[in-house]
Amino acid sequence: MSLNSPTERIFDQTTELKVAIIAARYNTEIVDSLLDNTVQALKSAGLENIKIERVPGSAELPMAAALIQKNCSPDAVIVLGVVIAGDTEHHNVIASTTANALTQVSINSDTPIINGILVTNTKQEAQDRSSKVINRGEEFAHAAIEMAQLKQKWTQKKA
Ligand code: RBF
Repeated sequence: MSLNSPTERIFDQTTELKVAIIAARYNTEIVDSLLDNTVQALKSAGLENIKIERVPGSAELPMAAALIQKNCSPDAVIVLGVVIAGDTEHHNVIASTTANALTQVSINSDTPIINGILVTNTKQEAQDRSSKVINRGEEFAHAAIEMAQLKQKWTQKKA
């Protein structure tokens, strides 16, 4: 995983945005740290309407994202999970099928779905990316706002 981050952005007109966050319970401690950082960054950017839902593991994130998109019409959805290699190849299956399904939901529904699933070789790597020093949560939050505003810009009715 790259340690580079996008350049910092300042957002305005964010108070009307509605963002749903869906977080897996697998590797709870690390996911919770991402969740805290994501919520904090959304609130710091001025968002008030934030819905949070939990699912068992990362594999359940696409279905929950599709369901919430259909029934709650958020401006963006952020999914959070941590997939650690461990001793099994199963993590590759979870990471790639989940990423593909999330992209499908996003494109089919015209809704930004931010893939905030950390895929790492070790627990330590995942902890390093969700710590106080580097926390990807803020990056996921900013991506959600930027894409929600991009959607608003390109779907506004022309006078
Ligand atoms: N879910 C995660 O979010 N992260 C993982 O690292 C992870 N590893 C798994 C490894 C195995 C062998 C299995 C069977 C499941 C794993 N899951 C993991 C759970 C998965 O996302 C899902 O919740 C379950 O497979 C039930 O559909």
